[in-house]
Amino acid sequence: MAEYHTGDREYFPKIGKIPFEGPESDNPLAFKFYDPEKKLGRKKMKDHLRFAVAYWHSFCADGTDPFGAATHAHPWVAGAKSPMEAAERKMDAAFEFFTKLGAELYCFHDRDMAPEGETPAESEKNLFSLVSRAKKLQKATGVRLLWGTANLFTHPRFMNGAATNPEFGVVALAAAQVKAAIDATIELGGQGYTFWGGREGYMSLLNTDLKREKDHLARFLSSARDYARKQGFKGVFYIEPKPMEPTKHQYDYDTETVIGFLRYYGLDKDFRLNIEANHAELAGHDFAHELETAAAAGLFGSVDANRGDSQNGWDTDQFPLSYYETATAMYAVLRAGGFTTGGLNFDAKIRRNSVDPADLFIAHIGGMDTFAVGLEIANRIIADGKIPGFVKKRYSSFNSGDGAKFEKGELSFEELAGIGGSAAYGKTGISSGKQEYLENLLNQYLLGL
Ligand code: XUL
Ligand code: CO
Repeated sequence: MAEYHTGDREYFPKIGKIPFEGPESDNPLAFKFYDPEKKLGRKKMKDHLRFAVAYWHSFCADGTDPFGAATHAHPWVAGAKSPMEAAERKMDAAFEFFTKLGAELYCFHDRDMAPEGETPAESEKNLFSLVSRAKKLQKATGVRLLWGTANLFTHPRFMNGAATNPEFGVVALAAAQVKAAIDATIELGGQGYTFWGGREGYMSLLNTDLKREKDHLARFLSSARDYARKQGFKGVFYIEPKPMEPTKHQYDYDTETVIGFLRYYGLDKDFRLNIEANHAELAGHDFAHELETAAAAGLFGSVDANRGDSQNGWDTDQFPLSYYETATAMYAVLRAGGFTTGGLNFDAKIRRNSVDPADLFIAHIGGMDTFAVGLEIANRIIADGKIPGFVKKRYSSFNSGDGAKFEKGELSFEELAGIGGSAAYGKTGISSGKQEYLENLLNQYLLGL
């Protein structure tokens, strides 16, 4: 991976390539645990984790919150003569950042990359001008596109939704935008295309035809899929669940809801889940629960890596910090076969008062180290075999005899009930789930003992 910057236009001049220095290092600009070339099993750490940087948080977000103005003075905006020049400089800064950090993948929304024009055609022209710059930068650096997406939530026209808008004209405008974003993703060799239904939900049932909106969403997704396939897109489509925010209720509420939706509308061959840790928390689930649920349905795809704050009921999009959370997440990911087309996209932003240019690096370094530790622990849990072995044994009565017949559907309900009728009351079913033992074991793995 070639480091990118052009000397006179270096946006992070005081920061060089981030090295791995190990756990003893006190250099905030070095990895302590993420050693990209280290092998775990047959794969290098970097290929297990497939880190991606989110264009929107890292290069577009300026620290604005509902109570205050921007706090992040991006050097790529200052002095730019036009929004297009600012977008070009932002892209140069992004590739400088990716290569110095050593992240080999990135994700973007159309509007992160290029400003919206006065007409759909002008927006598309802006986007494609930046796409050709990105293509050159990808070639020069070896950085690749994990997934692309369209921003169907910022512009006021989407106040009532995009694909689920009650006005047909908005649905059609959303299609124009998604078509261009799919074309851009294909042009950049994107491995996936994501739909996060930002405003695909409702604020009040009193003004909403819920069935019609869900039908429209499915129709929109299947025709977008057909278009992309016709254009030769071979990648994966992702749905990213989130229960609410900005809407009161989002149709893609959580993983289980999305699985039901995809199967009901026959979309489960092309679509998989992009699971975000903070969204899981908002839906009242563990991150690992969402991953296991997707994996159980054979629909696990990719991850938006971040965290929430357990005292807050909103999407704080902070960088991952908890070894417990990354270990249990990576345990689910490894058992699902690991990442193939997916990866760990840092859908996370530095805080409003993190105003040093180094803070963006430090935040990503922390997130990458936290996932590297999670990966090591998950690997240890699997290699040691006690936890997976316990689970396997717990279900062993289904491995042979009547239990195996039941699993294969070879027992009628009467036969099953007949077996139950002769079971020993008081003895059957009384066996320990050993939860505390397993939790204590996990804590030992977390300490590396
Ligand atoms: C919003 C969110 C989005 C998606 C991409 O909560 O997670 O940034 O990841 O549209
Ligand atoms: Co996300």
